[in-house]
Amino acid sequence: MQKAQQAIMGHKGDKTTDLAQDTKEISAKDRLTTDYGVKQASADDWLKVVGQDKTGPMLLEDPFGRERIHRFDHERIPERVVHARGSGAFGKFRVYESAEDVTFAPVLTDTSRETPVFVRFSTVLGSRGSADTVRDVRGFAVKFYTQEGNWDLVGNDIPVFFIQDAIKFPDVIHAGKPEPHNEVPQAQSAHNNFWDFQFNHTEATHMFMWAMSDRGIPRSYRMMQGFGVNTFTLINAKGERHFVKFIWTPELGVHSLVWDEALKLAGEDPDFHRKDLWEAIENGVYPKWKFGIQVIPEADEHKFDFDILDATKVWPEDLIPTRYIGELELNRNPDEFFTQTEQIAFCTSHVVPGIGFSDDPLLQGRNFSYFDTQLSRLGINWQELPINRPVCPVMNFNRDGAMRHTITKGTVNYWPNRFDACPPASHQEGGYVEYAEKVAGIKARARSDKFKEHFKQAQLFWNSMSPIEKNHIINALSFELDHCEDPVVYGRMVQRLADIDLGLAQTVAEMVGGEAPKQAGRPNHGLRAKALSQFEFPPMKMSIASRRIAILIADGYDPVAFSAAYGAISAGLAIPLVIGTKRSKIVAADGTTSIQPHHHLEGFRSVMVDALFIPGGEKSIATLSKSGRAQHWIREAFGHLKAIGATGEGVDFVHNTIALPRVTVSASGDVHESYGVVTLRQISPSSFTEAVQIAKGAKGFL
Ligand code: HDD
Repeated sequence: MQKAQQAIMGHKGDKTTDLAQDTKEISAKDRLTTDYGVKQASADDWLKVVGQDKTGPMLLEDPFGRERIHRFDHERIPERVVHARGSGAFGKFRVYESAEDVTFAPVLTDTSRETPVFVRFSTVLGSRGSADTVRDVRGFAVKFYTQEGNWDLVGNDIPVFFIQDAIKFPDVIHAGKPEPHNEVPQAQSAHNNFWDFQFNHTEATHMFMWAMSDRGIPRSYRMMQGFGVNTFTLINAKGERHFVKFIWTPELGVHSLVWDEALKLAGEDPDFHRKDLWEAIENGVYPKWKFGIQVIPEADEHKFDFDILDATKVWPEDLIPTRYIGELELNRNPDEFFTQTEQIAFCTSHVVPGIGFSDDPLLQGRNFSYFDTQLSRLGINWQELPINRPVCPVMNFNRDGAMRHTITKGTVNYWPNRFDACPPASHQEGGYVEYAEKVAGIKARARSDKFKEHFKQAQLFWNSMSPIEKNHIINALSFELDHCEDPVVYGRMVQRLADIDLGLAQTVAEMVGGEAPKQAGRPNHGLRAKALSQFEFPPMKMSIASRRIAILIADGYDPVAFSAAYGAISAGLAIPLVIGTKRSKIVAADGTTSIQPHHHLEGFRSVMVDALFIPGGEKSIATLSKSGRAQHWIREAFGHLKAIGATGEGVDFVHNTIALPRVTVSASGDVHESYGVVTLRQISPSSFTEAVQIAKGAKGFL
């Protein structure tokens, strides 16, 4: 097959092979050329007219010099208007249970099939260079390269949205983005305009409660759920239609940072989530999600007290349970960020036969918006870019446009034509046939009555939180409204909270200085629902794999305890990070063993790790005990609910630094001072790794 033809056809089912034809790798054997392929003899000096001292004016004549500057001047493309900051990876998707009762789409019915995917995670409000750990919604966009064409499932880590109708999208985003007069603040919802909009726009109430919960500060992209949010449809071989919501649930469980950690990480390591994803994949600890569907038969559309086409509502699991039928694994990092993670472009309108849309007015607007935005970001031929092109044949009479590079042979570029070239495909041949939905009505800017109820599910969410999660929401709202200087904004917002829960409103009002509401805006119905609290999504199996664990040492550390812990951490596929008082060589108590730490105490902070281990060693502990920073490491890690382990002299150091009484002394001599802290006089690394599992399993709820 010709190379150009190959580019059109792709390689059935294999995106990596498909991309390989456009991938090159630079090696020492290669020689530098211009973009027009001519080798260059110098890359260091512009062509000049020089005198004896080798200085002189530069010549515009130099095509190589000009090409380098021109190329550089045009390196940037417009960043995404939302979700600009993101990270992605390649992987595979498979269904282990066929959904053929509700769809004929092979990607959801063929259990022998592995579909290649690219997934891009993102924050929403920040610019491309903003920090990963800000409080925000996270994007979870999946491109399935199916054999029937690309299917883009463009979701978030929160199952509902701020608005019901797409026409309001510019408003909700303008209000959240930096304010127009001074472009402040970056990547934050904690400002007047965001909260002004939330008050003025009651349908956002449910979503802002999710954003203020721990879901707004995930520990890792690998530990978030994903939701398609909108209501799509599935059509089966009998032609029956079901409404559907799509859900991703992570194998590692749903975990969050604590707010203080998130704030500090934004400064210490703005790339925290990006690196976390990259590191896990590089280390072979591939992130995995279960894929679920919630389905409602077409006939039941109106059986609920909420409208199932309203994207500000969840479909409570008690009413419509999630049926898990597939799994997603991410197993390859991109080769180049720009051409893959930046240039990937999604369209909610891109679905494959067997999957369709509903009349969800948010989805309908999205179906227009995404294609449009790709035109301004990447140009009309964006679907030819290697990362975007399907792995199945693309054959049509779309032609030309800026940057067209597919070369199509033939004398006709229209249908019908005298050669019968490239006719449309029948349904039997896999042609997409729209579901014959009966539509009748009058033209109106209107909304169904059920869409007008905005508080019941916000109350349901609040009621379903554990006490710790409620506390976190109160703290988050108190932080955000504290950053609103306008008393009108925070004063009105605390009144709005009384529409959810009077106690919540009064507590926040006291913190932020608004007038405390005397009575509830409406009674709290007191109902709770399943699957809203993070507590309900613990890890599917306990593991320390991919967790970062620091070992704190100074000269004179105990080499036996050190190597036992190091070995146990590595054996559990976690990442041991040795943190010394300095990064130059640290010598053990035996005077011969030594190690060069990965980092020193000042260069790297406790927020960067999941757990902490302090081996004994008289001299090492004496040095660490005198170091304010070492003490800070332990106190901060403890405050952030991290597992802490210590042996030998390290036991008293940890005990004195945290200043908590010991509670339990087990028969084996283990001393558990507090949940997540394991200290013992004699080394037994297994009890520490257990503690890491336990503490991290509960993280985000404490
Ligand atoms: Fe959107 C990007 C998710 C509503 C218009 N959106 C974008 C991305 C995600 C979402 C994950 C980043 C994709 C990527 O990684 O490239 N958006 C959502 C969800 C929504 C939602 C879950 C509610 C259900 N979006 C929404 C509406 C509109 C848009 C109502 C407009 C009417 N979204 C866009 C956009 C973006 C986008 C402006 C910016 C970059 C892009 O599309 O490719 O068109």
